[in-house]
Amino acid sequence: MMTTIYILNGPNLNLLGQRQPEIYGHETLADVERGCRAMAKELGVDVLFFQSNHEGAIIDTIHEARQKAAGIVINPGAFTHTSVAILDALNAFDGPVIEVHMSNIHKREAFRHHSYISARAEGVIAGFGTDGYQTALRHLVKLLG
Ligand code: CA2
Repeated sequence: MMTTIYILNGPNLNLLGQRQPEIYGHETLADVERGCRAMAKELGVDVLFFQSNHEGAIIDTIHEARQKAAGIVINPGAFTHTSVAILDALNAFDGPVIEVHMSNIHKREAFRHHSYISARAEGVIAGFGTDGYQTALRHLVKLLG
């Protein structure tokens, strides 16, 4: 059976490409998904691509990943800076996790400098725009190799 990677996206990322292009660029989340699917094909893995504005829905999907995914790429959006609950859910997942941020959160407001998720992540990619997703996917598959 093919290895499945879950690529999870947090609140407001459905608006990607529609506002604040100076921070997040012009690509939409559908463009990001297309790029990840092309990369997944190259790497010989399956991806489940998911976005929600609801913390509980993200947690439920991480629980689902316990049975269905070998690894997780996650951009938790603003939940990065607030959610012990998402950290706890990721701690209940056995495989590798990579955290992605399009912007360099360390160059921005002080409240974005801390991530609850980084304590669980094998690696964190920040500041490389939407390219970060494909880099994360490639590295995750390498870790699984
Ligand atoms: O840089 C990132 O990827 C972030 O995870 C994006 C989050 C932000 O809260 C984090 O601090 C850093 C915000 C996602 C909101 O995305 C939008 C995109 C376009 C228009 C409006 C919001």
